[in-house]
Amino acid sequence: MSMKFGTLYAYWTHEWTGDYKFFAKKIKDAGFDIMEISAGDLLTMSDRELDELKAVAKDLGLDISSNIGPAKKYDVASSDPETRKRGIQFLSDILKKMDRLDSRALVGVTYTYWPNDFSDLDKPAIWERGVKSVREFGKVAEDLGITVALEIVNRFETLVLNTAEEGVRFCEEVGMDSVKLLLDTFHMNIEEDNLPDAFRTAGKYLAHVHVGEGNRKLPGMGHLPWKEMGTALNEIGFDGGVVMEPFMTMGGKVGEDIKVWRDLSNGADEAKMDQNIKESLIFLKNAFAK
Ligand SMILES: [Mn+2]
Repeated sequence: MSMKFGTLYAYWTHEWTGDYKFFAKKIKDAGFDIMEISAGDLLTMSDRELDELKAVAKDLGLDISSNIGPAKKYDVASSDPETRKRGIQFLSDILKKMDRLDSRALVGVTYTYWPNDFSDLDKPAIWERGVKSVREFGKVAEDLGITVALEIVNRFETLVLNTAEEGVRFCEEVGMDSVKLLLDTFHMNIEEDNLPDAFRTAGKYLAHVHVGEGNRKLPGMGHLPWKEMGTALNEIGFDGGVVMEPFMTMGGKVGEDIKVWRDLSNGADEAKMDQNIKESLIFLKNAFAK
């Protein structure tokens, strides 16, 4: 086993949904092995649509990871028991759809809702409820052979898990092989003292990595220590998905949620966007090579 490289489809769009069969082709053409999609979309897809997307991905040799930041009404760490129950059911339903699609990684802020509105600041209580709920849908994931990678995000997006150290503590409390961590270099750059060391801290709990520069440009366009991060990932024997989450153009719900208030692409057209992501992948593979 070795690292596999992927990208979120949203590099080419401004909505949290899209024609995944179209994006699968673009993602394969750019040289990737993983396509990351919006997990919430699976709930509105028929079995036939899931089977078709599965077939397209298989033909192209692409794995699919499924990404979600649940809305507040699905917060599994809510103080309201009905909301927690609804959230656990929501994620369990997604996991079943993922199984049909043969998507084996559920990634994102599943231990609470996203983005947080900071109306409840009782972190210890949120944490405790989160651990209990994650165990419940973690069991569903375990039975289906799916890995849940809890995404650690920066302080402006949640108050629950902001650092690798907190993530490890949370995973230890959950105590399930199906529940691991996702570290994202954009968030790490805000919260961690040392980026390579944060990967070492996550160690065996690390299942998925999101990559992007400090301003969410493509890897290689900014200042993050890619070579040193690659060394750390190889040191811990990381063999999960390394998935880009580049956000470089304004517009739509994506631009709003990610807060893209200026064009970071230098006016790139689609052909230039395609070329940029191909070059970034070559750069990243080189930096992360053993
Ligand atoms: Mn991310």
